Amino acid sequence: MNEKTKRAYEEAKKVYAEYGVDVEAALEKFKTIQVSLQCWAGDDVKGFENLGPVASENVVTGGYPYAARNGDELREDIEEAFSLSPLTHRVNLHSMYAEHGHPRNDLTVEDFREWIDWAKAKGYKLDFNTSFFTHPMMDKGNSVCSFSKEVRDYWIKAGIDSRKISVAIGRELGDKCYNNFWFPDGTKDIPANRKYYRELLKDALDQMLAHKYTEEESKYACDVLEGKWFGISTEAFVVGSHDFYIAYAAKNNLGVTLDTGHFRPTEDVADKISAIYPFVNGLMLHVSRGIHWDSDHVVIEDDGLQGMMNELKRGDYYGKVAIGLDFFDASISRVYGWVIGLRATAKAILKSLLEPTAMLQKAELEEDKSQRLLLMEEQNNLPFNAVWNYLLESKGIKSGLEMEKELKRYEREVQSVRK
Ligand code: RNT
Ligand code: ZN
Repeated sequence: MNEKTKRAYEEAKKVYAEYGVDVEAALEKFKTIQVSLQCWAGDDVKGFENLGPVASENVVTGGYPYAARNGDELREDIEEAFSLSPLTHRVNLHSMYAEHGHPRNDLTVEDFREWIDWAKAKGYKLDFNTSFFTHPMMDKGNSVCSFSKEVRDYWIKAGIDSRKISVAIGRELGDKCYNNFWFPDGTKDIPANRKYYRELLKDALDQMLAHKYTEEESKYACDVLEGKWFGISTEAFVVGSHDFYIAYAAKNNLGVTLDTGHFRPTEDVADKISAIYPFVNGLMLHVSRGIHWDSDHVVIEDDGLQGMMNELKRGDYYGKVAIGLDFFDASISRVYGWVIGLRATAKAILKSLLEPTAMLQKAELEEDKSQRLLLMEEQNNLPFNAVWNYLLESKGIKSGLEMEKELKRYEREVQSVRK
């Protein structure tokens, strides 16, 4: 370790101690927090099924080369990204990344064997999603809310199987696998019968989620429902709205996913955690960055991200609320995107752990709102970088221009020469 880094870290510890923050304890806590990387950013949410030309229900723009074309390439790219992040990593899978050529509604845990064995070998945990999109069985953008029973049944079967797959993955890796449900279903223009669509969705969920997990199964899987405000081609109406899922999850003892890009741009998603968490069975985040809309830009250090992580710290939600990332941008290197998003998330988590939360909350309880605001401002000038640099150096992780060099090397020596 560089002497300067070590010295700056020792000085920083003293400064934080004055604010009642134990830096070493924060670094210990940091190790326990897991972040699930969205595998789907590595190939623009295409999957490995060779379905021919099918419409995509996830808008990914840009023509950057080197998208991963198979499991080995995708896993290699993920490992490269992880090598530049100090987080404890999970990988979030979609069913379109099955590797044995079976149809999407006829998958078992064995279709994900390569992923599971790799995760075991590397010490990662996995999360799962059924891809209810980008497939010939989609009916004009609809899956479980299609007016065709054949289409609905196709996807309901996929949803039922996803829970068996998740439990099996969780069991093998000895950890809870979050099984996310997101359906693009909705209408471009104003529906004449919202109620009917919602009945279709309720009926589909009732069937998919009919099996109640045993106590043992619920250690290894948690079903979470991801709502959305609007999408491209569902501007007027999304069947699976947040209200629908929060109500459905609360009533049926299920979990909810909050994607930070899926709300009105002025809504504060951090505010929703304490409002929802006590009443549902599991909460997952899809940390994203919307510009004007659900644009899924790469996550960077901004107020939204920091506010979310501060909320997780302040409410003691770390380890209780699952953190997943969800962004994709094909106009830049996908590996750079992952690294930028992972490191931004890591910084926001670490900064939240170094927040003088006890002081802030004491000031609040004593109704000293002046002090509360002053301390919130002041903490922005605490020596965070000294702790961040120490964390990276102690793990041998490159930063700055060295990191950039490594990513360029990877692109040149690995990605660009793939046959
Ligand atoms: C789409 C949702 C969903 C997807 C992934 C691919 O709006 O955010 O989570 O991004 O399932
Ligand atoms: Zn999402």
